[in-house]
Parts: sequence; C-alpha cells; structure tokens
Amino acid sequence: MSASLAVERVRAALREKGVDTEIVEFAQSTRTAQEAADAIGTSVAQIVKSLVFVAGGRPFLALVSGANQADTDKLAALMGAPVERADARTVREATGFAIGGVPPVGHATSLVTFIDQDLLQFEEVYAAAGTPHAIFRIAPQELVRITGGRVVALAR
Ligand code: 5CA
Repeated sequence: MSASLAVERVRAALREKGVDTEIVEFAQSTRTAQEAADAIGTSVAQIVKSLVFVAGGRPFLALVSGANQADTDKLAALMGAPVERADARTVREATGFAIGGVPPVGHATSLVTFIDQDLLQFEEVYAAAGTPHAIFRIAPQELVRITGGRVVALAR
C-alpha cells in the first residue's frame, strides 16, 4: 500500500467513527514514539504506541503510552494465553500497515484492543496515522470509544 493510501485509510476510519481531528504529515520521521514526540513538541508519554501481540495464534492490539513498556505477563493474564510480540509480517497482515505507522483504528482485521490506563491522564494524546510520518491528535476517551478498547494497567 502506498503511503498516501495508508493515510487515506486512517482518515476514512476516523471520519466513519465521527472523530473531529486532522492528520498531520511531517517531513521528519515519526517512526518511534520519541521521534513523534519531538516532531509534535509533546512528551513521549502522550504518544500512543500501537503494538501488535499474538496470543494463542490470535493477533491483538495494545495501545501503550510512549513512556511505558507493555508487560507481556499482564497481557497474557488478560488474554488467558502466553503472549509474544508479533513479527513484522504478522503486524502487516493483521493491521494492513507497516511497523512505525500502525494506527489504532482502520485495520485490515478486527483486533481485540487494550488501552494503557496511563494514557487517560492526558487531555490529548497522539497516535500514528498509517505511515512513519503521519500523526493525529485525539482525546484518550475518544480513543477508548473508537477502538472499543479495554482500559487496563499494562505498564511493566
Ligand atoms: N509512529 C510511532 C509513534 S505513534 C509508532 O508507530 N510507534 S510504535 O511504538 O507504535 O511502533 C514502533 C514499535 O514497533 C516499536 O516500539 C516496537 O515495539 C515495534 N517494532 C519495531 N521493530 C519491530 C520488529 N522488527 N518486529 C516487531 N516489532 C517491532
């Protein structure tokens, strides 16, 4: 998928869910949480990492504050099965996007979603919009609404 198509897919998903935001595209990389925070001028804690894991052969999504590491033991307890990080190919197959641009919505498949409770302390957070150069801003409660995600403690 081309970069512009990836961004368009996220834009369509956000519009469909009634989110009032803009996707901002940066010349510089927003591939990592730190790079995204630097590009926006916000704290790394306000960056949403969209991380794909696999439990019992089933991919699922964890939306994690850029300041935190996801605790796979906590995720395993939630999923009721051992959890491992998805490889790059699995990420692409499950979401339709490449690592570094995976958004929280607009995926190729329906993914069970967990949301790091630490994201809820902020008025606004920032998530990837399909490419390693695109970001959108969203209130964390809106993120919960549009993903149907379960808010949990998942920091290591
Ligand atoms: N655009 C940024 C900020 S929104 C972003 O997508 N950050 S991220 O954290 O959600 O995506 C990068 C993450 O992908 C890394 O934190 C890491 O967990 C994961 N990752 C990077 N390389 C690999 C790899 N080779 N295999 C599996 N996961 C990887």
